[in-house]
Amino acid sequence: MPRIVEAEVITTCPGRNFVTLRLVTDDGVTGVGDATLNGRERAVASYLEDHVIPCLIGRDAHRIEDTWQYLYRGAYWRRGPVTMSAIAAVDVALWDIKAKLAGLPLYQLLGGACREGVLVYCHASGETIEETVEHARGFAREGYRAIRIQSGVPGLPSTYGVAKEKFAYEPAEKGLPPVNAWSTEKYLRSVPPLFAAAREALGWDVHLLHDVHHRLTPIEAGRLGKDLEPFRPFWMEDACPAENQDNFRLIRQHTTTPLAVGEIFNSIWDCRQLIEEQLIDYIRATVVHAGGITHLRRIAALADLHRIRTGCHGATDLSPVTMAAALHFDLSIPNFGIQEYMRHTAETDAVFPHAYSFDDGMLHPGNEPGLGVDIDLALAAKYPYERAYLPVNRLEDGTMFDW
Ligand code: KDG
Ligand code: MG
Repeated sequence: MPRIVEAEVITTCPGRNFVTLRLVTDDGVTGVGDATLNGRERAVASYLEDHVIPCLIGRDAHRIEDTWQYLYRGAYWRRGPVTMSAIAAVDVALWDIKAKLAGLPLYQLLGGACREGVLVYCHASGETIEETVEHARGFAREGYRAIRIQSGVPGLPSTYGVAKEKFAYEPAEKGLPPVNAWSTEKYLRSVPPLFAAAREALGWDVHLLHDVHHRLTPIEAGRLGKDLEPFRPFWMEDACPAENQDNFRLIRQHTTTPLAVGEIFNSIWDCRQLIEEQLIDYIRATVVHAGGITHLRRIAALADLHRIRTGCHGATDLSPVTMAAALHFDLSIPNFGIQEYMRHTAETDAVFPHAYSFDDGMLHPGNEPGLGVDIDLALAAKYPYERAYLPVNRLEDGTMFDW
């Protein structure tokens, strides 16, 4: 029986913060799990160091399900992003160890590949519609088959999803939370022309996606979904905040634009009503924030009963460890839909060497035993934690709003 003898939490900032759990067994086998919660990194690091690691030392590394139940039921205080990200890190590190001990890439332990590769979508953005379309055209030339499009909103100084420097959108900023301004009216006017221009320039063979980022009321979302229908979007994401899941029934009554939700969900209970009542088409819960591979498989199985597919969150605040775990998961489940993929910077890729690779619009996790990703401890140590926050959002009259 492989016993866990060492556990370490590494917080590193190669351009942005990542929290990684590294477990070692008595035979010297290592496993890594991502525990990054953007803007609240230290809370998860403390949860792991102060409350989880003391319970892990000496445990049988093979008992993944039992360890998951021990950490979930055993905490008494269930769910929440901090708890579930910490559990996810342990879960993924244990799957990594098990697959390495088996000498197999993780997807083989999850039932084997259901497809040849994982369809991904990338992010195109720009201050203007022309810039966004040009950015998207570049991705299409690189072979991407699915592209999220976000453009600056005329009259607003900054907009969610628009990269400051062309490479990638990175919303967390050092210092105190930046304040963004928002106008629903201006935004709603700006999206249909963006889709019209993108279809005109890119044609109909590429999937186009859009993220509303939790900012509309159900009836506003219904109207936007309806306005976008002629352009056949792949999905409209996070149309409303999903605390009140009933909201999505109203959106559904008004549009056939497919709906995706769930990047901030952390358990099956957050998804249950949306899935069981078929109020969405894609569930975006992800390995790191929703309790790891063990729990995400349960969510996917529930979704499959209702013909809902997955579309896991994959922004750059999810480390390459989560990306690798997501790809093994995506490859192995029957109801995979699409995977978000924002490329990390060269600094991040160097700290987390990985086997996954992109080809012809798809990612593949590679065939190394385990997850196929590691952390370079010496390099990680060169980038100490730097406090950073996600923005907050206010209406133009100063009212606090959803970001
Ligand atoms: O940390 C917040 C980001 O992960 C989020 O803003 C990205 O909405 C997002 C997306 O769809 O990638
Ligand atoms: Mg999103």
